[in-house]
Amino acid sequence: MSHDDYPTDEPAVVTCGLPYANGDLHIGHLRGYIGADAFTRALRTLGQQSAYVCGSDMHGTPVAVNAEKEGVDPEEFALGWHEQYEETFPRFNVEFDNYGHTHDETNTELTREIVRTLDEEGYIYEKEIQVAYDPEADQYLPDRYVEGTCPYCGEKARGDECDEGCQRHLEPGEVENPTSAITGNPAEYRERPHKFFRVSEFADYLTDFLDQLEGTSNARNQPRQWIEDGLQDWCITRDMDWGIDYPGGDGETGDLVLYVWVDAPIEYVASTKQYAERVGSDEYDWERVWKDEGEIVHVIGRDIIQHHTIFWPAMLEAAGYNAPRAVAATGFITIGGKGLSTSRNRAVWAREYLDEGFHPDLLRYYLTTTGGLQQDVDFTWEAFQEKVNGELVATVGNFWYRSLLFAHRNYEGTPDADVSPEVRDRIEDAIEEFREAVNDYSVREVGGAATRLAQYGNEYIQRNEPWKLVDEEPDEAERVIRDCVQIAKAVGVLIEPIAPGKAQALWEQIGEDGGVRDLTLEDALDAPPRSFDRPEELFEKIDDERVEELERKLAERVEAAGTDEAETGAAADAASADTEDETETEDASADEGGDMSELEPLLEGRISFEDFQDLDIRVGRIEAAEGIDGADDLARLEVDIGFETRQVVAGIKQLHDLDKLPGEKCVLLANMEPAELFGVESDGMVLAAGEQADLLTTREDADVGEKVR
Ligand code: B3M
Ligand code: ZN
Repeated sequence: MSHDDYPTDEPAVVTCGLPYANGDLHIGHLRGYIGADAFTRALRTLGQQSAYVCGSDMHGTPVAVNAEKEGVDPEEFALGWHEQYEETFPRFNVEFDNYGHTHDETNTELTREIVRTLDEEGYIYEKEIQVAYDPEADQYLPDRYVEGTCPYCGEKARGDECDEGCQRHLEPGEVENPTSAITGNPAEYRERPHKFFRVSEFADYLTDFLDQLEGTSNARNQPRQWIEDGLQDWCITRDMDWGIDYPGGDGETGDLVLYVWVDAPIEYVASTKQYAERVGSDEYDWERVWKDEGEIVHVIGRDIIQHHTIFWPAMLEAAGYNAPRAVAATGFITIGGKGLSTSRNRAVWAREYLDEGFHPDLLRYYLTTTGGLQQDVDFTWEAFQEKVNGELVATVGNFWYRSLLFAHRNYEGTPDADVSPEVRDRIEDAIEEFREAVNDYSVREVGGAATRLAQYGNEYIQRNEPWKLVDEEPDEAERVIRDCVQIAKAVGVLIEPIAPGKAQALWEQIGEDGGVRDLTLEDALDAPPRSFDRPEELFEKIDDERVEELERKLAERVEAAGTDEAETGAAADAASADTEDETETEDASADEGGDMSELEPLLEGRISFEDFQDLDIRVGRIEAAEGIDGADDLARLEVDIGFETRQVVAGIKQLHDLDKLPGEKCVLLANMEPAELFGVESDGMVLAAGEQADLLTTREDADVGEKVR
C-alpha cells in the first residue's frame, strides 16, 4: 500500500463486511454496502483503479443456529439467502465487481492454504481448553449456542461477542454464568484440544500498523487500547460440523472446523481473486493488491473493529500478505431514536423499501449524507422525506430541471458559448472538495460537494435571470445558460457515486453517451453535446400523507411485535450483530442518562441575569483531541481559552473524527467544577447539542478567550 493521496498508481480493492446468510436484509445492512459502493465509485471517478468485492458469510453459529431453528440443512439455508442477497444488492445500485460466498471452492481452498502457511510458519499451536457443553442436548456449545455475562463489562453476552456492551470478541470459556441457548440449562465445561493463532506475538507489528491506518478514528483508537491491555492468542477452531474443516487436524482435532472469523475475511481475498479470474489479470491483478502494493480498504460496522484491526491484519502479516490501508467503521442505524431490532420488527426492510416504489438513490442519498461514517444515523420516514424534498428535489432536481428546460426551450440544447471563468472556478472548487472528501473517506462530503454545487447553480441562475436576458441581451443569455448546463453536468458527475441511477438519467437527458460509471472528474468540465431533448423532472416530492401512512405502518408493526423478550439470545436475531442494538445508542446523551431522541421539556422557573453572569462561558480553540483509553465514548481535548489551555473530557469519541478537531473553535464553560473521568481530569465543559454532540461554536470574529454573554 502507499500513503499517497488517491488516485495512486496501485490498484485498490474496497470490501464491505460480509452479511451472514441467515435472514432478510434491512437498512442497517444497506448503510454499509451503499457507503462502500459510493466510496468505490468515488475512487473510480478520481481515476483510481478499484474493485468492489464482497460475499455472503455462510458459516458459523449465526447461520447454524437459524438453520437449525427452521430444521433446514445449513448449506441449503445459507445458499437460499445468498441468492437472495445477490439479487437484492443491485436493486439498490450496489454493484459488486464480485459477490462470492465463503463456502465456495475459491474461499475454501484459499482458507486452507493460508491456515497451512500460518501453521508452517509456527503461528499455530494446540492447547487443551474448557469448552461449554450441554449434556441434555448432548453437544458442545460454541459461540451463539451459549449465553451469559461479559467478563469485561458485565453486560449480557452471547458466545463470542459482547454484542450489547463493550463489543469485545470473547474467547471460548470467557462468558460468565454460561447457559445453553438450546435448552436454557447451565452449561457444563469439558476439556478439549483446540488450535490457537499466536496473535500475542503481533503487538508491536499491530501498533505500527494502527499508526499508519487510515479510515475512521474509532478503528484506530479502540484497538490501541486492546493492545495495551495485552493481546491474547486467538482460538481458531470450533466443535461444529458446519464450516471449513481445520486442515491437517488429526485425532481429536480431526473433527474441528475453523472459526467463522478465520474464513470470513479471507473471502475478501477470494472474491477479489474470482473477479481477477473473470476479467483477466492484465486488467486486474489480485495478487498485486493482496500480496504486494495495492490499496486495501475495509468498510465495516463498528462492532467488528477488533476482527479487522487485530486478528485480520495479524493473519495477513503472518501469511505474507499486504496490510490494509484503511478501515472505515460505520455507526449503527437507529429507527426513530431506538436501536434497530429485527426480532421486534423495528426495522425498515430492504424489500419493504423497494415495494414502496421509492427509487434506490433516495435511500442511498439519505444513508450516505445524513451523518458522518462513524456516527449513528437515525431513520424516520419523516427525516427521509425532509432530506429528499429539501435537498434532492428542491436543490439538485430543481436546478437540473429548470436549467435544462430553459436550455432546451430556447436553444434546443447547449448554447454555443464559452463557460465563464467564475463558473469554471466554482466547478474546479467542487472537484477539489470531492477529491478531499474521498481522501478523507467521507462519502457524506462527496455528496456535499455535489449538492453545494447544485445550490450554487440555483443561486447563479437566480442572480443572472436569463429569462430577462433572452430578448434584451441574447449573447449574455446564451452564456448564462451555457454555464448552467455545464454546472448541471458537473453535478451529475459529482453525484454519481451517491445517486448513480439519477446521474445516468441526467447524463442521457443532456445527450451524453455511455455509462456514468465510467465518468472521471475531467468530464465535469468537458463540454456537453450540442443538442438534447426536453428534460423530465428527475426527483419527485414525497408528500405528507404518504409519510404519515409509512410512519403509522412502522409504529403499528413495532407495537404488534410487543416487547416480548422471549426471543432474545441465540434463537433470536442472528441476522446481524451490527444492527441488533436494543440498548441506547452510545452517544454523549447516553452518558448523562438522557433520552435525546425527544426534545427535553423546557425548565420551569427563571434565572436572573446575575445567575447567568455566574457562568463563565468562553470561546476556545481545540488544540488536541484523542480518545481516552478504555472509555468507549470519551475523548480528551486540549482547549486554548486565551489565558490558558484547558484539558477537558467530552463524550464525543464516537461522534466526531477526532483527528479533524484540532484548529476548530468551540464554546467552553470555563468555571465548571473540575471532575475526573476514567482517570483523566476534566477542567471545563465544551458545549454541544443534539444526539450527535453538535459542538457549539462562534462563526465570525469572536477571539479565543472572549466571554459569551
Ligand atoms: N458476517 C457480520 C458481522 O458481524 C459478519 C461480518 C464478517 S466480515 C469478514 O457484522
Ligand atoms: Zn462487554
